[in-house]
Parts: sequence; structure tokens; C-alpha cells
Amino acid sequence: MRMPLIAGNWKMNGSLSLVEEFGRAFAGVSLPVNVEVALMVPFPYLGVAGQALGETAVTVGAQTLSDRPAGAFTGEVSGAMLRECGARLVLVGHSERRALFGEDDAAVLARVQAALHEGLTPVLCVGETLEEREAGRTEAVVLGQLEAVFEALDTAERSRLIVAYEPVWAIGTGRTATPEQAQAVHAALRERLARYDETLADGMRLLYGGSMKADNAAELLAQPDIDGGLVGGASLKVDDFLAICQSAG
Ligand code: G2H
Repeated sequence: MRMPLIAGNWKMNGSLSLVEEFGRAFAGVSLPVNVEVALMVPFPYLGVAGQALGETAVTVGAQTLSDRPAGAFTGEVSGAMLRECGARLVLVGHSERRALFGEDDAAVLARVQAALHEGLTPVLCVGETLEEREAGRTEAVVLGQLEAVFEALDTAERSRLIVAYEPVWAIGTGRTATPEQAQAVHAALRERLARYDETLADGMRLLYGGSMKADNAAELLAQPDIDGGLVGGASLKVDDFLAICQSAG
């Protein structure tokens, strides 16, 4: 039985006061017991988020990390620093990192390994562009991104990941994959994971991301291979995010 995870990805948005607003809101509600909730906040907000959400069931996470442990890498943030500041999860390979910051499969793998080394849970993001989908290459792209990481890990390491499928054409566009489109890719991901290990495939949480909102979350989350959501824009409004968390229960 896979416990659904709803993870908010604030990207480069939010403020200290929004972190505090989330802390107050989540302290005052009871979340479904069978749902895990996480909030991936910008680096400077990690400490405050840990305090504001510390009494709630919400786990704090980060949006990327360096592939190096320490040293003269100006501007970078290590996995150890994230852990020390309270992060437990970290996104790796989000399509914005891949497209805007040149992170290729090798860079993504190095960051996954750095996260694992520091005891963080990597949320590996995969997804195709519109051009790739229209060329009939969705599965080839997504499974290629998955394998670039999973091939290099051992069984114990693989079991510590979470995977998020985020079609690039659905990110921040208001255009959501239909439940059927998302389910088809999730099923293909799980089938590929089963080639490594059936138990791994059965236990692996596969999140959907891409314009998930309060009004479309329930039907996406009802799909058999969708085990949660990675929520961008809708995670910046506490009522919308809470509604998505409630609909996962
Ligand atoms: C996809 C998603 C969160 P949004 O990037 O990772 O963002 O929900 O705004 O499409």
C-alpha cells in the first residue's frame, strides 16, 4: 500500500509571511492520516519553515542541491546543509533545472547520489516536452530519464527515491494532462521499474505534477498508478493546497 504524498513546490516564490501563514493554517487542520504532505520552499525559508511547520505533519523539503559535498563552489548549497536546516526531501531534475540551468541526466544522477549520501529523499522529476509528445516519444524520453538514474543505483538506493512525472507542456500552463494520459505514463514507469524488481515497483511512489489544482486533483489521484502530486502554482495559496491534501485522503 503506497501512502500518497502531496508535495508543494514553491519554486522561486513565497515569502517569510507566507511560510508563517502555512504554519498557522496547517496547525489548525487535521490532515487525512493516510496522506503525507511536504512543502519544498526556497533555501532561505527552510529554517523558518521547519519552525512554523514543526508542530504539524508537514515535512519540509528543498528544490535542488549541489552535487558536491563542500568546498569552493560559490552560490551552491550542499545536501548536508539542507539536512541541517531541516529538509528531508529534495527535488532533483525538475524540468526547469534541466531546461534553464542545463542539468543533463549525468548532473541529475550526481545530485540524486549526493542527496542519498546525506540521507535526503530525492524526488526525481521526469517529463517530456510538447514536441517530444507530438513526435510519439513520450515513453522513450521519460523512461530514458528514469533509467539514467536507476541504472546507476543499487536496490537499496533505488527504494529510497520518489519519482514525479511532470509533462513539461503542463507545467504552469494551466493545461493539465488528462487522468488517462497521466495514468498511461505512470503505468509505463511502474512497468519499467518492475524490470529491476517487482517489490520496488509496487512500493515506489509516482507523483503527478503539472497544473494540479483543487478542482482536478481528485480525478488524477484516483488513478491506480498516481500516488500523489507535485503542486506548483496551487501550493502558494493555503486554501487551494489544503484542498488538494484533503482530496488525497
Ligand atoms: C510543475 C508543477 C510543480 P505547476 O512544475 O512542480 O508546477 O503546478 O505550477 O504546473
